[in-house]
Amino acid sequence: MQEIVVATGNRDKLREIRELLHDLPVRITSLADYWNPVPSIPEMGNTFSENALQKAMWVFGRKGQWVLADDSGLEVDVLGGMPGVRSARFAGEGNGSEANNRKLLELMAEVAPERRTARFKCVVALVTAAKSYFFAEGGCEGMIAFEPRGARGFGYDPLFVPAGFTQTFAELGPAEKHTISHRGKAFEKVRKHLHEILG
Ligand code: ITT
Repeated sequence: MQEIVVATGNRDKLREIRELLHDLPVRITSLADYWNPVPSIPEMGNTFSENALQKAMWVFGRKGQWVLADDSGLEVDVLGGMPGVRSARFAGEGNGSEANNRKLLELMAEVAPERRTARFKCVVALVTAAKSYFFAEGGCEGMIAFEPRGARGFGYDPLFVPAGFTQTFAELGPAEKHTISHRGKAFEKVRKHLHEILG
C-alpha cells in the first residue's frame, strides 16, 4: 500500500486529514513516526502555498517518501487578513490556541457583528517525486463570534461561525465541519488526484 507522510506536528490536523482520506488505499504516517522529538519545520514563506511546499520538501528531502503538507489559517477582514500565515503563532511562539483565541477576541472587542467577517484557508502540497508537485486549496467563509463556544475541533474553531450556520465549528463536530471546511474542500481535490494517480 502506498505510504504518504503527512508533514505535520499538529495532532488535530493529522486526525482531520486521516478522516478525510480514510477510504483511500494509502497508509498515512506522520512526523511522529520518523522523528522523536517531532521537528518543528521552518516556515519562512509569506503565503500558504510557499509554506505548504516548504514543509513537504523538508520531509521529502530527508525521507524520499510521498509527502503531504497542509498550511492553513484564519484571515480576518477587519485585521487586514491577519493572523493568516501566522495563525499558529499569533499570540507568540509556544503559546497555544487559548492564547491565540484570547488575543483575537481582545483585538475585536469593539468590532460590530457585520464587520466580523473572516475565512479559513487551506493549501495542501503533495510531493511524489523531486519535481512532481500537486497543490489543492480550499476556503470557508464565516464570522468571528464574541466568545468561544463548543468543545470539539481545535485552534480557532470555538470562535468561527461558518456562513449559513449559527453554531461554531467547535459546536458542529467533525462530520459537518468536513463537508464545508477549508480542509474538507482542499482534500476533496487531493482525494480525486490520488484516485487518478493510484489507478
Ligand atoms: P504544522 O505546520 O506542523 O502542520 P501548525 O499548527 O503549525 O502545524 P499551520 O502552520 O498550518 O499548522 O498553522 C495553522 C493554524 O491555523 C493552526 O495552528 C490553527 O491555529 C489554525 N487552523 C488551521 N486550520 C484550522 C481549523 O480547521 N480549525 C481551527 N483552526 C485552524
